[in-house]
Amino acid sequence: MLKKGWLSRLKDGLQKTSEKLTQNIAQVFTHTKIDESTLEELEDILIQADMGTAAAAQIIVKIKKKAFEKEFSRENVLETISEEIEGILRPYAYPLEILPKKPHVILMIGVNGTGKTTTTAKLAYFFQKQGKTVAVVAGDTFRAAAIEQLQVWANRLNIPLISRHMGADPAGLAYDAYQEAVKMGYDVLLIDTAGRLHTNETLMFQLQKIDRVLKKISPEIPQSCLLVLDAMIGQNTYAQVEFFQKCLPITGLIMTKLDGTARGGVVVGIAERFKLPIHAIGVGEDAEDLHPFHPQDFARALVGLKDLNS
Ligand SMILES: Nc1nc2c(ncn2[C@@H]2O[C@H](COP(=O)(O)OP(=O)(O)O)[C@@H](O)[C@H]2O)c(=O)[nH]1
Ligand SMILES: [Mg+2]
Repeated sequence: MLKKGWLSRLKDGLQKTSEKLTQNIAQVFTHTKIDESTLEELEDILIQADMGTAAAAQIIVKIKKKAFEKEFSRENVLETISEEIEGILRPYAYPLEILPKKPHVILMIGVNGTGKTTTTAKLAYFFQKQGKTVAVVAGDTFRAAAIEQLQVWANRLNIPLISRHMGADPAGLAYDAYQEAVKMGYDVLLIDTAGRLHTNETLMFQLQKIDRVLKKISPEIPQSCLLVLDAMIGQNTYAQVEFFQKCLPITGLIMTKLDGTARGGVVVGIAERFKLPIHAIGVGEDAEDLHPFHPQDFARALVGLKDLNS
């Protein structure tokens, strides 16, 4: 089944994270009794797994409570950790909703290499499968290769690409693309952007200009502004969220490259710290490798527990 395919890919991908985590936990839990020093060591393990200090502390409080109720096994500890992680993630796991007013504009932002262009294509495919009409905009005019990359995806998915020459003003392009989308009646307009310019200031200025130009058409546009984060880079994702939050109001996150990372725990820390919706996760390089974020599947895969449905 389709679900099994992506879930096993997620589990395989998170194996590096879960193996490290379970091995470290096994070393700490040599007895069934839990004392203060065991809890401290466990907290360190969770922090080392990129979950952040607040999320780690929250998980420890729960384990401490449970530990006094009954004797604890390692399996119990893992179950408790996964339940607690699921609880942290659940309020932020919701799908990306497309509003009825056409076109729903989605501005894709993020650092170079995180997977913006690929995720733009994946989202286009996702909406296309729902029977929606989609167009993509090659807003990364900074590099010719970026325009070509999106063109290849547009050809593959058989969807229109709206583009200009390299070096063109992406705000002007976004404006024209919007008019085109209205004329053609597209349901969704996905705007890819550059992740690197000469300086952070020029990048910030460019993104704000795109946003401003769209808001001039109507203040609710873009309806979505999605930040794409690469889970592989771990802790540095925190600084990226902070930087882009200073640029624009982010409406949601997409975490990529969860098919092969030892830093999967960062998703927990990001959710806890920024309290932004996590709409989907990337588990591969193909168009179909984008999946809605399921907190329970994710939490269990992260600590190496069996999928409850298998
Ligand atoms: N394994 C894996 N690779 C990904 C994923 N998302 C993107 N990539 C790869 O990451 C690289 C950079 O992606 P790209 O979309 O060009 O990033 P951009 O610079 O942010 O536009 C490409 O080789 C993609 O195929 C993912 O979820 N998993
Ligand atoms: Mg790109």
